[in-house]
Amino acid sequence: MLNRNRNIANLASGYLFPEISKRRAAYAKAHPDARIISLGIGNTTEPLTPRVVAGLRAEVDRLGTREGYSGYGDETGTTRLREAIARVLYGGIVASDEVFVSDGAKCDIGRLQYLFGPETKVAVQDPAYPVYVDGSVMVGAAGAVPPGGTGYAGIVYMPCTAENGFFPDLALIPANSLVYFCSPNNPTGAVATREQLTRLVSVARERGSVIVYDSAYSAYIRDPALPRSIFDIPGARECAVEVSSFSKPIGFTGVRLGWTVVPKELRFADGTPVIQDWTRLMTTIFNGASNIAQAGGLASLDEAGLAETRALTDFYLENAAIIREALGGANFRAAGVEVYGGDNAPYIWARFPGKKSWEVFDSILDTCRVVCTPGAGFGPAGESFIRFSAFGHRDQVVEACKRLASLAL
Ligand code: PL4
Repeated sequence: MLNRNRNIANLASGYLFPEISKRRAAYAKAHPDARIISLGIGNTTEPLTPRVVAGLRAEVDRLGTREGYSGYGDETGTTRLREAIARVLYGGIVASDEVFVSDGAKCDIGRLQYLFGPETKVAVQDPAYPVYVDGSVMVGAAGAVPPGGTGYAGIVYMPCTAENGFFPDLALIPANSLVYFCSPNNPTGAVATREQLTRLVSVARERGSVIVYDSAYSAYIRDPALPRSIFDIPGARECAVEVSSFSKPIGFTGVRLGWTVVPKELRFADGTPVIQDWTRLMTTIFNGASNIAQAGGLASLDEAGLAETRALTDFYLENAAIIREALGGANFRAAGVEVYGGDNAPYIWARFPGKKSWEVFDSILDTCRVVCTPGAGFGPAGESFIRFSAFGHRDQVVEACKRLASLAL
């Protein structure tokens, strides 16, 4: 018999989102008539937009002809899509051959961990999207949770709290480490300012660390002063990679399409360009994003596609405003609930003083038939918080908010 992979055995609990689905299913089984509404997993709900559908259709039609059919493509993406991402989304500050198209940001985060290997120290914002920590555990870079502990021994957790404006103390960043940083942030909804990112880049460079910058929600930024990419910051090309996604801008959560930018200046300690190893890794263990998905992604980057993206993300931001308003209701105010995020991000982060996240989760499910996400699932600093996702049909969001008004706290 084979021994169990020790790194996977080190995982302290099940992955957060299937755990929530399990609890929802158990509740639905016990209450078959309950009309449960999800403000939990950040899963898009609105249909694909016309320009994107036209792009997808045209590619399907092309593939259905002898002349137009193509099989495997370039593992790093079509030239047209790579060029469009570099030009439209980055305004030319990155080159098209630094853009690696993929099947999504989550998959790239996993592959980046493989790239940097188990010897690399890891620092994360706390709370954080669970893939950064769980993926690090799986490659052996995080060790185990010590008995009675709340975090993995090998991970540096950088608390992001209301007191520090959800921006961590950068003194915590270890030398020669991989630093996961997400902005707009999941789950807090906070967006780092130019000044904060300038400090982050400066510290990473001083300490020889590499930032893995997750900009999956950048299309939700409305304040023009807030940076959409780490590469807006001078010096970032020497210390950062950026992962991003078509999931949340254009509803490709199921279609699957993302990308990673690896600048040519970024090097390992021995001088090897990181882009060289990333190319080697991607061309070896990844076989390219779907040609159909890439055609849809490309369509979203022309004038009509960008206007549709704007309208779609505006819709979800309006949901966020509705949820924020509900959380400002008398019952929440009386309980001292604090509400953050939701203005440049599709997540609202609410603190329930003196309560445990999973207790609040159960209570909201029991009383309101609404599923949310317990903050503790994102890291120790998420305890007492609940994340509300703004992805949902409008009538469902309005109904969920009506029910939340009856929550006894
Ligand atoms: C549920 C910061 C959602 N099963 O779709 P991708 O792979 O291009 O992007 C995933 C992703 C990347 N980076 C950040 C994210 O928040 C997400 C998606 N997160 C959430 O509710 O937190 C979906 C989660 C999904 C999962 O495990 O990712």
